[in-house]
Amino acid sequence: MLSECMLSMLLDSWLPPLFHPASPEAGQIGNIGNGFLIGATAMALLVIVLTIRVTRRYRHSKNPGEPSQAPGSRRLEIPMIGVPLLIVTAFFFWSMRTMNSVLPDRGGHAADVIITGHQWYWEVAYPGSGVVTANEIHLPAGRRQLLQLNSADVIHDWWVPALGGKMDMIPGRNNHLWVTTRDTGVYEGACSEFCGQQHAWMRIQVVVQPAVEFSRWLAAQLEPAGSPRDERADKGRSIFLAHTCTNCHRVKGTGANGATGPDLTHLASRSMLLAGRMTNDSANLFRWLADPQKVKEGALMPKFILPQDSIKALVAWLAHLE
Ligand code: HEC
Ligand SMILES: [Cu+2]
Repeated sequence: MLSECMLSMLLDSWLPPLFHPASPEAGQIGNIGNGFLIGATAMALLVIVLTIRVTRRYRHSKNPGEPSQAPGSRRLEIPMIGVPLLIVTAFFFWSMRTMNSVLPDRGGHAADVIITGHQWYWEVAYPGSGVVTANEIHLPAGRRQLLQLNSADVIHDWWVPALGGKMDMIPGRNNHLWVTTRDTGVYEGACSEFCGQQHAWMRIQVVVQPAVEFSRWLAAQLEPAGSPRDERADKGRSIFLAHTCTNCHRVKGTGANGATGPDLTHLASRSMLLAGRMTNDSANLFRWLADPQKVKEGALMPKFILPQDSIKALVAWLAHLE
């Protein structure tokens, strides 16, 4: 009993999220994946068994000389071609049915969340409420939602395996994905189309939370940035507004309205920085501001030559933006 439980726990932690679907869409896709896996394993075993049998049976030491030659055999060829054809046809219809059920017509439904891939972070907008944030995507549990997927530059690709399908984000196109959230939790994903130097640090974090908590989060995100709580943070705010930070970043309530980089209005409410590159704390913020290229080489944010004191002030202010 105990060992059985341990085995299933071990298997659970070892299996990738694809095997822990957290939405009906991911469940259906997972079923097809399992079907292919079982089919392919059975086929591989059959080939291995036959290879071993034939090699043993026709060993040269047992049967010196050529084995008897048989030109064609209808009795073998029909099942050899027919059975795989039937299997592939069955998988084809199973796939089509799954695709239609996972990705039904939008039927005029407006997107609940618009996610835009940037080199190398995610912009997240909730058109219903006007909230714009970055990198940490929040969704209410137990709801069917329509994601709209866009790109601001090159092709990116959205994939959170536990929540469902994978979808390209193509400049100039609106792609869509339905996601029916079920269990609360944090689901990880990653950009799945090579999009440049920091493609590997374009991770996705989806926080599925109870609907009430989600509404509270949304309302908090809608608020403008809080005012600095001490002198140092106040100095940080002035430094931010006096530099070109404002050309690339938006901090609602300060006049900074750039859209090239992530929205920073509620930066401190997020658990990670730079699309999963590191945890969000003052030490890491300092590292980033002191030399972005050292932290995420190639990142589209320049290095500012600022005195340590100014960086510390900036960090103090950014750490306030809950
Ligand atoms: C040329 C545009 C540009 C300028 C100017 C710029 N940034 Fe950035 N910033 C970016 C981009 C792009 C990213 C995202 C990098 C990534 O994750 O690949 C970023 C990321 C950040 C982040 C991390 C945000 C997150 O959610 O992970 C902080 C904090 C930040 N910048 C602060 C600043 C400050 C402070 C200044 C001014 C001293 C500044 N930026 C100037 C483009 C810019
Ligand atoms: Cu990408």
